[in-house]
Amino acid sequence: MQLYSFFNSSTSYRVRIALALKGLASDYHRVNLRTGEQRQPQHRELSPIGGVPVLVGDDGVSLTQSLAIIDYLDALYPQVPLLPSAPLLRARVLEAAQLVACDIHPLNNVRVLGYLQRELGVRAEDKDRWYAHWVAEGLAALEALLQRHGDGPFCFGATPTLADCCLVPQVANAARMGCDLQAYPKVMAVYQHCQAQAAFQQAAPERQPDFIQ
Ligand SMILES: N[C@@H](CCC(=O)N[C@@H](CS)C(=O)NCC(=O)O)C(=O)O
Repeated sequence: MQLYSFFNSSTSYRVRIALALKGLASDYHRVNLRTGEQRQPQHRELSPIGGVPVLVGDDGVSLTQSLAIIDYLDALYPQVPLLPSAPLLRARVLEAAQLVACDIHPLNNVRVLGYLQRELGVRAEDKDRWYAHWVAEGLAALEALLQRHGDGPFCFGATPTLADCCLVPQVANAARMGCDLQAYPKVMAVYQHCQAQAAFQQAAPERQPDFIQ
């Protein structure tokens, strides 16, 4: 398999975690989000919206959207399931995963922050406030979900799920951006637990071949 990724892309990080948890190898192709490689016509052939991750299978099948990729991997390699089969638990996992993937990440994506600054003339400090605001709202909601329905040490029990694949990169991103994370004890307990697992460590930004300080 070929994974198109960038070391500190949180959506690529989700897929890297899923691959590592399932023990699946992939060739790493860097798409440099800092230089805008994702917007080049060649990359848009793989990802029309211009983003990472993209997974290309050995059969040439190409997929975008981290949640769709992980769902596909789960169907192909169900030995380490990341989406539970029990209907309510599966819905809880998707609920938490989509809170991160649909309600937090898109507001703070590279192209959104770039548009705020370049097109709307938002000052750098206000762009940072925007980022911190949506992370705080989103993580507060994730904390509430986990307080109500979570059952550690992972988000939902003793084994990792898609929810953990989404939580860890989002928290890592927020920490990198200097957000105060003390208000989310359950989220942080899950994060710390995941960080101690080999598969999560293998998927971390600093372990990727394109890592830049
Ligand atoms: N919903 C997509 C989002 C993919 C995405 O936008 N990834 C970011 C990196 S975390 C990206 O490539 N951004 C490039 C840009 O906004 O220009 C997914 O979950 O895969």
